[in-house]
Amino acid sequence: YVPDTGPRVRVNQVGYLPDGPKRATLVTDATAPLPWQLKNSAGATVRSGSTTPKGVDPASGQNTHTIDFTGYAAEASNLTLTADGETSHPFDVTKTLYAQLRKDSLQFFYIQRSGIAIDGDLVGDQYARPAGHLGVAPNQGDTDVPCQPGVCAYRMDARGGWYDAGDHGKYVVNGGIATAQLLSTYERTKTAPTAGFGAALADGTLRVPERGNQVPDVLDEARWELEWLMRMQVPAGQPLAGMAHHKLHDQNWTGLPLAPEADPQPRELHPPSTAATLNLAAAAAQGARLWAPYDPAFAGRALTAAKAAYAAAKAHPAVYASANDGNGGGAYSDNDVTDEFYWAAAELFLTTGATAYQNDLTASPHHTGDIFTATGFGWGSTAALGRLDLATVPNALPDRARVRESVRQAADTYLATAAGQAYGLPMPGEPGAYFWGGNSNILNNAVVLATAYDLTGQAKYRSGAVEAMDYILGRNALNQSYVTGWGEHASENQHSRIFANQLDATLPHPPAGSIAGGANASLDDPFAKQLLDGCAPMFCYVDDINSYATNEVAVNWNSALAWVASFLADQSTQ
Ligand code: 9MR
Repeated sequence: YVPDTGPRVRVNQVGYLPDGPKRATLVTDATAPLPWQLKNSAGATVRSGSTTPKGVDPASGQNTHTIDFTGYAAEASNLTLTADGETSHPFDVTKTLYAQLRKDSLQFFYIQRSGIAIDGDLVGDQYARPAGHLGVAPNQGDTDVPCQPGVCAYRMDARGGWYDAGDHGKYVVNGGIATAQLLSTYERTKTAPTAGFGAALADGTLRVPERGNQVPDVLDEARWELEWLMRMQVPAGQPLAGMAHHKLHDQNWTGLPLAPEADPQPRELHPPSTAATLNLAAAAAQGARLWAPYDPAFAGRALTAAKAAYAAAKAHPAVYASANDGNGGGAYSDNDVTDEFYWAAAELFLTTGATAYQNDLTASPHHTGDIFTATGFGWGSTAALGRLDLATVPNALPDRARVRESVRQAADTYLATAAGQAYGLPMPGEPGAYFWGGNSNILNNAVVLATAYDLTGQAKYRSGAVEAMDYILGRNALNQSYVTGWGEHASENQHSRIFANQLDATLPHPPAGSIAGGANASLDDPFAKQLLDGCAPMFCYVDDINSYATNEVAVNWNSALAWVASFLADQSTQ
């Protein structure tokens, strides 16, 4: 199988910021520098130069050169780059490049909502659908859900939340990080010099049913999941009270396509876990401080839930979800919850200032450890979420200067990695760095770079974040934009029971702003395995609905995209 990768000049197919870095990658056999031309929409050369040979790239196996046209700063649309007889996909240079991507990536969450009808007047008729999983036949959930046999004797109302990905499951651990990243997208507006005081995230900026309620819409969206996370908490008086059930999903896997409201499978609560409990604690604690000015009663309820969850986790510190519990839904197992403990203690400390949480977080090995790993944070490694917030959210931590410095140091490491990459992304080139959902890890490394920029104002960190997005939007070996609706050649057949246009033309593609999981050298699904066996890491991706391990949508991946898109949108309004 040889994918059609289009022109050998690889660009961010959406474009570049006037005052940002502008780099492209040429795939060529040539070893000596080659001339390049930047052309305007009329075909006239507006800039030229010569390429810098970069050698053979381990991630793609390609011989590449770098084209650097950073010096071109004028706004223009439909520019192209030509080199070695090849002309790139067209792109723009504009200040407003990322404003709509911020909206699109955040809008994804409303369309993923469970337990509420999706309103076509808000998001287009192709995405309108009845409420899913409200106990209306053939649905068998989620208003009165039993546990798996032997797990508990009670039933719970666990309606609402977001479907996590292309399945109809709802999982606390990826829901927790996704909620936190939406909350942090908002919270950044309080501390980041470039965030424009949050006007771009204010009430009325998203197409959600809560618009007009005087609350920033991104907080409304985060609350939708937060309310569900709280419903997953084991009721008082029951064994493990205060813990959170790890997940809720169908008894057996269903086929594609399948509308949420048409899912006939029995739904089941799976056992509580310490990891889920700490995700609830962290996300609810953060939500409490951000919601306090808007709805003190809700904020109080969230903080109570967070404290109870944290106490329950301390009382049951090693209740792990089973790696084998993967029928009908993903396992999301994680046998190291020290990072979740650190994250939860950090959020509770930031919200309450209480010494007990401060003591716990400073005693954690993650407080001083090197937690910004090469392959980035994600649902199973969450310490960075705590450290980033301790660095940015005002607090009285005695070693706060060191905490902030640790973010800058991590960003320097990511910049060094990116400098070695043919495609400029902050991710190492070896196969082990290309794994399931890895696009979100690349973006999460961009979150660290962007935060270093917010903390220091040093342009190199901002540039690093921009170049990570260049990779996501097409500057890569496959010449593939991984975000639906964004770029000339963009993913549109992501694995989803709802957005299954590839299987049924009456169904929509994923909405604009949906990110695919990305290249995964482990080829963890049969379709990718038979098609792509032997692929160089960056080629281990296919835009086909059958490849759930390279091409699914997921809330915890879109939340990383939304954070970075929002950061970049703020840069482009400078
Ligand atoms: O995002 C998850 C990834 O990190 C894991 O490697 C993978 C296998 O356990 O599961 C991914 O999550 C999937 C979940 O298990 C089921 N719903 C879809 C999720 C995204 O593919």
